[in-house]
Amino acid sequence: MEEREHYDASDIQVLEGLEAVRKRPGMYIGTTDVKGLHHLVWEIVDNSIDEALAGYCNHIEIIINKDNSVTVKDNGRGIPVGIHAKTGISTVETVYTVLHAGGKFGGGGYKVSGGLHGVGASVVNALSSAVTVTVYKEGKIYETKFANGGKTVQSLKVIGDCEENRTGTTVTFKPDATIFDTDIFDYETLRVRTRELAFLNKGLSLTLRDDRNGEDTTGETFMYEGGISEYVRYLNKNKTPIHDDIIHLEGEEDGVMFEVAMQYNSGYNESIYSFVNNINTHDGGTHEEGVRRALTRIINNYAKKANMLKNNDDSLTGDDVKEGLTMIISCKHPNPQFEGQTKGRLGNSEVRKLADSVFSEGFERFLLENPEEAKIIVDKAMTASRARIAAKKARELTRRKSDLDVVNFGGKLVDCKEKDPSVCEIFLVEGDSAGGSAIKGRNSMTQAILPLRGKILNVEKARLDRALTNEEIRTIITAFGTGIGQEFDLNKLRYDKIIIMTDADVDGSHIRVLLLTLFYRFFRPIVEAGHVYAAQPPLFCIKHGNTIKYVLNEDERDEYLASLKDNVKYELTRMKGLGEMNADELNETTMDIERRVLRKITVNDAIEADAAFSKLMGEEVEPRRQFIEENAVYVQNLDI
Ligand code: 1YM
Repeated sequence: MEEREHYDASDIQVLEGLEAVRKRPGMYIGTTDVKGLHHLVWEIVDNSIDEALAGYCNHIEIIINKDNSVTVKDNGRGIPVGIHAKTGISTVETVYTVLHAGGKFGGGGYKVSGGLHGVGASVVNALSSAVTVTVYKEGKIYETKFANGGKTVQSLKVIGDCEENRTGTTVTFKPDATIFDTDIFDYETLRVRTRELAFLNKGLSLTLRDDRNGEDTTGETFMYEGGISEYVRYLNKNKTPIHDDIIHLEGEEDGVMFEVAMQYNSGYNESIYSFVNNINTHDGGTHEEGVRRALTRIINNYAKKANMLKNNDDSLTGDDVKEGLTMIISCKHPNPQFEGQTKGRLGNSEVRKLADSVFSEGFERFLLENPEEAKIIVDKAMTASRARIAAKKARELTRRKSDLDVVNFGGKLVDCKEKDPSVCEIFLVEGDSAGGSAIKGRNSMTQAILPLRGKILNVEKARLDRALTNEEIRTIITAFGTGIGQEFDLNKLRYDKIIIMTDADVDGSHIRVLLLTLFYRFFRPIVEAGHVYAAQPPLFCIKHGNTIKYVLNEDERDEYLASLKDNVKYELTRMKGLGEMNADELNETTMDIERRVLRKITVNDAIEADAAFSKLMGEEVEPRRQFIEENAVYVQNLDI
């Protein structure tokens, strides 16, 4: 029911604007899948973060309500309630109903968070079935309500009094179920990002609460006085740091804030993550380039001055100095230019200089003031350098001379006949006997089989040079055809699908985790491009009449049995392991393109995947034991 009686031209424009969002939601929030759904939350939270960055808010609360709506609360100034000069309606209502309203409103404060200031609010409104905005300001409580994709059902009005000094904004929205594939929020997804926002905005406290199973929970509060230093400490939690202090450097120029925190660990991987305005810049950019350049230069300069590098040709490379480095780079920029296909790279060239100078001055001072740590860091890079040279030699061994070599690959790889990678698949099969059945049961045109006999080396604990001495790993690298390290080339991948085929038991999941670790650490683009799959051998077979039905788990079994007409006679058998299936069974249940079920392995969040692998595969045994105990199901169904 409309409370307002008069409609004019500007109302119609408003509705047309929001209608455009509903027609093409992808243009505004990317997708309408579960990712897009969560995006709505961050659009609203961004406005609170902006308010925090402007210095007016220090607490944000996110609540998943019983009805799957979400409430976001902050203790900022409250969205302005006065009548907006251009629209003739309250500023709150304007912000929530006029597309692209944000930047043009309010004072020109310091606005750096994710979206354009306030812009997301109208998009969220357009894609919601109900929205309520409450503003606490000047001793009064104001409220406005919208429904059915942003139509005003209650203009802003005072609904009560509050304490004179209480200020803030509370927004509750319920996503429109006709637009999104799903309307169920995932606590873990919200938790990971909420914690990340707390790491990236030091001193800001964020509370996340799930009221779907009762309302008396207190939720979890994240607040880090140390900011990104604590992020580094968290990421290194399951690794072994080689120096105590986390190096934290920051600087500002012309309204651009730049900050970096780092600590080396005894491992061999780099975990460098960069952000601009709290958004992960997956493809780096000028802020990252500035730091990487300075890091290599400063370590080389120090090593030379300290006479640690014997001859001048031994200089350390960028790869050498980032081995075992965990680093978070955060830049807050009032006018960021995002580049690249996925807009994941910062383009502003002035940031390169700022990052370089802040980092090099601070890091050089750290090395000079902490000679013990400096020696540990330089030694680590020098060891990496020696290993790099050794690895280069070992790598030559994995380079295939000609296609003929494939056929006779130590007799292990049984390749497919087809040479066009877009239709080819490779099955990595646990054990010789399953391997044998797979070879017999495959489609030899397009399906290659690589039986895995030996143990897969845990690459979380081994450097590239040692990994390359492992026969299984060498075979895999050669079979893939992409090369490794600096020579890696995704275009040379010889198979469209890499399918891990292991038993559904503890050993099987261990091998799967080892393989995923190998892929994630050494062939990450293959994982990111979605080429890696896990085969899903069925757990049960149900026979009735002439029908044979395979099902993947208990739930599917029960569902299928319930769907059978009463008194139908059926025979239920639990499937044997891969090794006990004959070629026909294996083909029918697990390999045949028409009938099999594959699970695609995706990387939703590189930082979380990194942490998960350190935990699962790192040097400390206890966290692994604990993790596997607590997440037995998760390990079996590992989606990175
Ligand atoms: C739970 C969502 O939207 N908080 C919020 C938004 C604004 C302000 C404060 C604000 C901004 C300004 C002045 C200013 C917004 N204001 C606008 C606009 N939380 C949430 N808190 N006073 C208050 O930027 O000058 C857009 S968002 F445009 F009206 F100023």
